[in-house]
Amino acid sequence: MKRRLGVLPMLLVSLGVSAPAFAEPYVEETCTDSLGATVITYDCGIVDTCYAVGNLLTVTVSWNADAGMAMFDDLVSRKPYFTPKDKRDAVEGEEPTILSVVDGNSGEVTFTFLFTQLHATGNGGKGNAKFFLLLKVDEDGDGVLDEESAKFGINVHVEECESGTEAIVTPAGRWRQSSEDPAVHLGTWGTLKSAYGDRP
Ligand SMILES: [Ca+2]
Repeated sequence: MKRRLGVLPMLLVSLGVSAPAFAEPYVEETCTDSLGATVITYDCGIVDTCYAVGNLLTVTVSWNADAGMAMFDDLVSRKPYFTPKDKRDAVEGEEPTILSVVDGNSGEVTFTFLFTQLHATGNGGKGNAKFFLLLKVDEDGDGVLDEESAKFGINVHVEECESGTEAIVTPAGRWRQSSEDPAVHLGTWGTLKSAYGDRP
């Protein structure tokens, strides 16, 4: 499913119908993760298809407790923070800065970060940044938030604009094959699978 972030419609309105070839980050994929008595649905895949190296990205990640309880704890980088880690052409960038948090069972965190180098491809630079959304949840279902936070993996994928064309709102196939099949989803997201059950 695709659900654009709130900032995009506002920008398009202010710019009129002839929007230039640029794109804001949008939510490409949501994930649902069960932790005992608590079930969390959250934005796990963010895409920007017209990114310029060095520009500050502003990303909003939302979550909702379909069951149980949730409370924001932190948003941190997740190793290997930037990928791919090609030795000659590694993706590099800077740590995230949290701008605002709407806390609660249904909430969102807005943060900024930037890429200082993208992996060169024959079709422009591409890169990924990985984060953990840390939420306090009630896994044992006693109605009280548990002491340790649960980790929820977030991927942000960017691609440089294709010159002279409108931004193509399509994610790179290598990091995502299907958002519909949970089995494929876990397999293609690789390290996210092991992250689901982890505790700090
Ligand atoms: Ca509890």
